[in-house]
Amino acid sequence: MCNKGFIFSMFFILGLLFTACEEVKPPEPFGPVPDENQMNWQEMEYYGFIHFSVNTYTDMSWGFGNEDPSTFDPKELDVRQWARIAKEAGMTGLILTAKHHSGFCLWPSEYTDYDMTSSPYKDGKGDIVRELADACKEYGLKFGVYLSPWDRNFADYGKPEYITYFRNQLTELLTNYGDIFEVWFDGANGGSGYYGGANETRKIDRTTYYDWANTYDLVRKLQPNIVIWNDGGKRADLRWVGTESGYVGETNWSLLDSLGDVPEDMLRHGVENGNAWVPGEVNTSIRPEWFYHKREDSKVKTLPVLMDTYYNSVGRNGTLLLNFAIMPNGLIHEKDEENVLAFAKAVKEAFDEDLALNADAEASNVRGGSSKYDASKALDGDKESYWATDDGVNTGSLTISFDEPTSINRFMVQEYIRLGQRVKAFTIEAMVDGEWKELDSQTTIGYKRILQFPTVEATKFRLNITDSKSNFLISSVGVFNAPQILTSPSIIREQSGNIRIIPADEESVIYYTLDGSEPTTDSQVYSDLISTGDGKAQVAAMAYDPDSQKSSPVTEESFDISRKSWKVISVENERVGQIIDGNPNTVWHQSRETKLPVDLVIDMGKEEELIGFRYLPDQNLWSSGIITEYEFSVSLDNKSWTKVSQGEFSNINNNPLWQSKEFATKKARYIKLTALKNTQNNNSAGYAEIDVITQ
Ligand code: FUL
Repeated sequence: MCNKGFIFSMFFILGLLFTACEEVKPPEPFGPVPDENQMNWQEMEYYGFIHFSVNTYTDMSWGFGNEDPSTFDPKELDVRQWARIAKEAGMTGLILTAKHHSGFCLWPSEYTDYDMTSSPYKDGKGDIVRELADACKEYGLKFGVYLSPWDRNFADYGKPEYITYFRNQLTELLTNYGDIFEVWFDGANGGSGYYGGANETRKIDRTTYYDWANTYDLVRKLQPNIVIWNDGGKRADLRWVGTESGYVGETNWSLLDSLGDVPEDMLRHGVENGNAWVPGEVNTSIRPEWFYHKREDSKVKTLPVLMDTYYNSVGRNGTLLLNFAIMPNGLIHEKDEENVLAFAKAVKEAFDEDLALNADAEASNVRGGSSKYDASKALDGDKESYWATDDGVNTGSLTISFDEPTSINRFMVQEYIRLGQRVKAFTIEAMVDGEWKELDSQTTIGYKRILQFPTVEATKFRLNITDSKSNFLISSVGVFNAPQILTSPSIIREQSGNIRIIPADEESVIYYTLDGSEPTTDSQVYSDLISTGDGKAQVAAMAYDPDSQKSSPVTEESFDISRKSWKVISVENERVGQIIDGNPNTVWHQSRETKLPVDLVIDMGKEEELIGFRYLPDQNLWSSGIITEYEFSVSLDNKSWTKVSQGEFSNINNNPLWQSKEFATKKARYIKLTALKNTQNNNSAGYAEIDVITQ
C-alpha cells in the first residue's frame, strides 16, 4: 500500500513537472499568410520611385512614343544624388522607370534602338539602369524596376510579337542588374500612340493579352526573391490601392480574392475574407505629377502633407512608394530634397522615443498562461515575439502603466502577420485624471497601424481588441509624443475675383503676401476675403501658432484673370456656375441624356488674349465624367470658332489634377471645351473648374 502510494505520488509530481516544462504551442496560422518575399517587402515600409524618360524633355505626363531620343540629354546626371537623397530620407529602396509608356529604354536594350544608344547621354554608351543599380548597392538600398507593359513606340504593340519583345526586355532587366526586389507592371493601356509610325489607337484585352501567368513564371524564375506589382492585384504579390493620392483605406485587409473582379473599392480596403495574401502599396508622387514639370516647383508636397501621407500609408497597413521626378538636367530638384529630408526628420522625431518600451503591462488573457506570450512581448522591441491569447479568445485588452502622468498623442500597433491578419476592430483608451477616456475606435491592424490623437496626460494606456477573426497575436505596441506640425492653409479665388484663404486649423493666425514675397509674422493678417481686382493675382500664405510660435510651410498660388463676368451659355442650369466658382470641391455634370461629344461654352464677357486653358475634373472619391480626350476652341462672336488645342489628358484617371494646355496666342471672348471621351467610356462629362491662361 505504502509503496503503491509512493509510486503514485512520484508519477503525479513528475506529471506536474512535465506539464510545467511543456512548451505552450504557438497558434496555428489563420487564413492566407505572407510568403517570405512579401514579408521582406512589407518590412521595407518606405521606398522611392524615380520617373525619368524622354517625356521629361517634352514636358508631358506620358510620352507618345515618337519623342526624339536625341532630346534625352541629362547633362548633370548623377544617380548617386538620387540614391543619397533616398538613403538620407530613410527610404529602403528605389524603383526606376526603366521603360515608361513612351517605350524609351533607360538601358541599352538588344531588342530596340529606342534606348540609350540613340541618345546623346554618354555618347550613346550610357546605361542608367546599371548606374542606379550600382548606386543603390553603394548606399545600401534595394533596387526595383518599372517596365511599362504598354509601349507607345513599338510597331507591333497589340500583336503577339510584342509579348516576346516585352519578355525579352524583362529578361534583360531581371538578368543583368543583380537582385531586383520589385517589378512594377503599370496597368495604363490608353490606346493611342506612335506605334512605329502608325499613329493610331490600339486596344488590347488587358486580361489576356499579356498572358500574365507565364510572364510571372518568368519573373519568378529569374528573380526568386522578387515581389510583383500589378494594378489589378490578381495573382500578383502586391496590389494597387486604387488611387495615386497617397492613402489606403482605414480598413485595410492584406487579402484579396484571387479570382473574380477587383473593383477600386476592394483595392482600397482589401477583402476581409479573401483567399490570397495581396497587401497594398501606396504609390504617390512628391509633386502633383509623376514626371518633372517646372511649373510644379512650387507645388512640392510640404511636410504636413507628407506626414499625412505617411500616416495614411505606413500607418494603415500599407507601404509607401514616394516618387521623385528627375529634372531634365538629371537631378532631383533641391525643393524636393529639402522637403523629403524634413519629412524624414519629422518621422524620426515623432517615433524615436517609444514611451511604452519595456513599460509595465498586463493582458486580460495570455495564451496557456505562458510568459512566452504575455503582454511584455508586445513591448520588448522584438518583432518576432508577440502577445497572444488562447484559442477561442477573440477579444481582450492590454494595459500599460506609466510611472507618472505622460504626454502622448500617437499609438502604433502591429500584428504578427506571419500567422495571418486577424483583428477586425479595436479601441484605445487613456487614463486621464483617474478616468478612462476613449481616444479612438478603429477596425483593422495588420502589419502596422498608427493612430494620431490630441495630446493627453495619461497614467495608463489600454488597447482593447473588440473583434477578431480568431485569437490574435500582437507583436508590437508603442505610444509616442510627436511634436506638433502646422498644416498649410489652402487658397482659392472665388468667381468674384476675391481671394479666400482657408486655414487647416481654426486657431492659427494666417499671414499672407500679394507680392510674391515669403510671408512672415510681419506680413498682413488674414481676416476676410481679399479683394485683388480683376487681373492676375499671386498669393502666399502661412499659418502661425502664437502659443508654440511654430509656422506652417507656405502655400503659394498664382491665379489668372478673375472670372467675375464669366457665364456658361451652352446650358441653362442653376448649378452650372460651380464650374467657375473657384471651389475645387463643387462639381457640375452635363445632363444624363447627353451623349459625347458634348460642348461647354463660356462667355468671358470681354475679349482676352489667351495662351491656354485649364480643366479640373471631379475631385470626389466616386468621381465620374472625367474627360480624357478633348478639343478646345475659341471665338470672338460665338459663331465662328477656331480649334486651338486637342488631345488627351494623360493619366487623369489615376491622378485627377488640374490639366493645363497651352496654345499659340489667340484673341477670344468665347471659349468651348468639347468632351470627346471620358475615362469610363460612357457619356458622362463633369467639371469641377474651368479656367484660362492669358498672355
Ligand atoms: C500610372 C502611370 O500612367 C503614370 O504615368 C505613373 O507611371 C504611375 C506610377 O502609374 O498608372
